[in-house]
Amino acid sequence: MYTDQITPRINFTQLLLYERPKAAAWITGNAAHPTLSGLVKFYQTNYGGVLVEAEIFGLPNIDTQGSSNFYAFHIHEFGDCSGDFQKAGGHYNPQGSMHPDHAGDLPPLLGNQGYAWASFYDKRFTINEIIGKSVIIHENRDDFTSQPSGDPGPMIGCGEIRRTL
Ligand SMILES: [Cu+2]
Ligand SMILES: [Zn+2]
Repeated sequence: MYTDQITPRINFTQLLLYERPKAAAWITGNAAHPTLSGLVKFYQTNYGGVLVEAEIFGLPNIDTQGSSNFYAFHIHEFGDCSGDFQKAGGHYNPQGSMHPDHAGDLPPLLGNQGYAWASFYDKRFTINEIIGKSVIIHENRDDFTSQPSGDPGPMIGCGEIRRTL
């Protein structure tokens, strides 16, 4: 029977509804995108991987009625979101892989007239290893081909990944 099918989604749903994330990153925009904001949460699961949930406001297509655009979304190696975010460094890549096989390469955000919501399961990193790194949003889509980072344009949003209390 349908209701007997136990798959991870039921656990993931409960994590999102009732549990506290183990880590989170508050996203703020750069000088050119001052109203970009959002929160990215990281939950430990019983399956070895991490459940990520992101809710983002004020993406660049906010003023285009009916628009829906992809925005590159990555974990970068340093948690320094000062200035133009250049100090965030490159993609988190402990294995020395090619893009888009970096541990920090995330599914792109789909911005619907400025708003994005996404949740996904990710086994490329542990929560402990990403504390003190950053979540970065780019101005353009990730082409999942160009090296070293998918040619996604400038970094427009940044948040340091912090352990939650
Ligand atoms: Cu990036
Ligand atoms: Zn990458």
